[in-house]
Amino acid sequence: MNTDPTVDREDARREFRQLLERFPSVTVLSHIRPDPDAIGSSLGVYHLLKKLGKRVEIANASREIPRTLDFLKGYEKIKRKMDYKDSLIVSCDCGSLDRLGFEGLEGRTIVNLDHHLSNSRFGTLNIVDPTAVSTSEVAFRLFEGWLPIGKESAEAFYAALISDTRHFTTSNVTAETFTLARSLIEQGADPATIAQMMLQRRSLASLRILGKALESLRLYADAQVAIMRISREDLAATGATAGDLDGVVDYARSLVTVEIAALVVEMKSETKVSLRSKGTDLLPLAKAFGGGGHREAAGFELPGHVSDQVIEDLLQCIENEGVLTKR
Ligand SMILES: [Mn+2]
Repeated sequence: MNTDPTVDREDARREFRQLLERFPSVTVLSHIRPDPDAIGSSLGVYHLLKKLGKRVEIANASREIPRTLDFLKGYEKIKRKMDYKDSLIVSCDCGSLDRLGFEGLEGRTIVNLDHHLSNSRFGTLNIVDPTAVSTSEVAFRLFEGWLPIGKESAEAFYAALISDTRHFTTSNVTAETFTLARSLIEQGADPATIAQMMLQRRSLASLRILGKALESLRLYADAQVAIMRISREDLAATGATAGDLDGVVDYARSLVTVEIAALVVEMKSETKVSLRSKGTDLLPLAKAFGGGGHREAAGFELPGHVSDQVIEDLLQCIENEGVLTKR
């Protein structure tokens, strides 16, 4: 890896601009079950490409887009399907091609903007910086000094930034992160308004499902591992959907003794597992089950409703990997 990130950044920007010249239209995509970084970074990129005079569409394959972001300009433009056939694809915050959730992407020209350590480099051009705290940081640095960022993109990038850093509390936050935040605020992002929009508009279902999750919490491995589970019945009883589960796993990690927290959710036809740690590298665990993510925030999905089995396997895997023995 080049030790001077600005050199790589210049190369990446030149290649990106060359691709933009070859394609009159652009399709901006993000990963399925999008979080605010996926949506915020893709909306910010969408506005900037529009400024360049491109024909741009923005799509996400999931039915549910985080409602907390409905205040962002362009939110209503996000479609569930791709209409452009020969466009340049810009993928935001997505670690692998299949997680874009659309058919027919093989063979398309793709610019891969991401910060996941586990990113499979599936793009024609890969702008992947695992030291970036959010994909919105990767996107900001791509456009910074080239185009004025503008209020609409600054707000989207800021929303993505505070979500992925859990309001500047994750271990990858540095002085640079605050410089980035400062730039976004100077471009028109208002921290109080954005925090209010994202934090003070919860659904009742999200609090009810949090209650169910907390009730289900069990401790293992000398209380260093906390596992919560949510069943199909819990989801039905509370009316909670995927977006209502955002942040639930963080409550389990917040326990004083806990080093690894997991939330196991039985979705429609699959079991989804979210993992969080206080420094333990979760990637070997997530990868053992076919998933990925970041060091302290990772996850995976398995087909069917397999909560009991997956909890047993996960505990076994934690033991086999020896990840807790360092303490
Ligand atoms: Mn992200």
